[in-house]
Amino acid sequence: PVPSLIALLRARGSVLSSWIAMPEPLVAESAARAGFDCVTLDMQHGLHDPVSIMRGIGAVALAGVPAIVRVPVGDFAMASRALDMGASAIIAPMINSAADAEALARATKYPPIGERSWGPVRAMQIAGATGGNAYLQGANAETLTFAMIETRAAVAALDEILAVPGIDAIFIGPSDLSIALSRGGHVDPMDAENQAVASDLLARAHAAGKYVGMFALTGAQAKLYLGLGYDFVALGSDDMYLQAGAASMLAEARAK
Ligand code: 3PY
Ligand code: MG
Repeated sequence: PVPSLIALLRARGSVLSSWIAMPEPLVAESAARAGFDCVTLDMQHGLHDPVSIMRGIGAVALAGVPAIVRVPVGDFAMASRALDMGASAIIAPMINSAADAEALARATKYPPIGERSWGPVRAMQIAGATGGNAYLQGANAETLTFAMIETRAAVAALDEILAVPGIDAIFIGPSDLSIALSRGGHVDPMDAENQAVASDLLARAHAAGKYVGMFALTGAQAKLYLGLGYDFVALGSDDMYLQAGAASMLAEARAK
């Protein structure tokens, strides 16, 4: 069995996740083997489809770490399918109201919290569950549901979103949030107003007993966020790892 994300959060206090857009299982496995605590497969802006998610989760499991899936906007059916395939957590973008959060929780949690439909064949194997009832008893608590907060509406509705049963965590999208706060003026995750709003979201979600995730574009940003108390920090993306690794090796090779 592969540890769940919530087990890692309990054991380590915080985790660093890789972020993978390329729909090739070997890329996800390689990122996991590079030392990330977990790997997120992105279907919103990344190129993943249901089949590459199924293969990617398997490849990440082979490396012994949990996989998380970011689904496309409003695709709660995919959230359910990703959990069935063995995702340890779901990140749902653009959750802007209690109604959005309720729809997300309905798809990701079994009764009495939601209406997740039964069919966790692969998930049971990855979790090492001894049978259907064992999986059913643990699933609502062992798989995490992240609501992305990245619009003005979401910031305004934060308390109602946090109050929805089954929403275990929020994940701040700092780029979209900065575009929203500046009313389309810029995309700048490190903008002072953006960071101030994010810190307020962090404090309020923690006060409500929820985990908080954040996206970091650089290692230095990730270090800053871990220091500020974010629980789940996603760092860079596969394309960035490739570009940065290649640039650094080329610079070495061409150094005078
Ligand atoms: C954002 O910054 O808007 C994100 O969605 C990060 O993944
Ligand atoms: Mg976003």
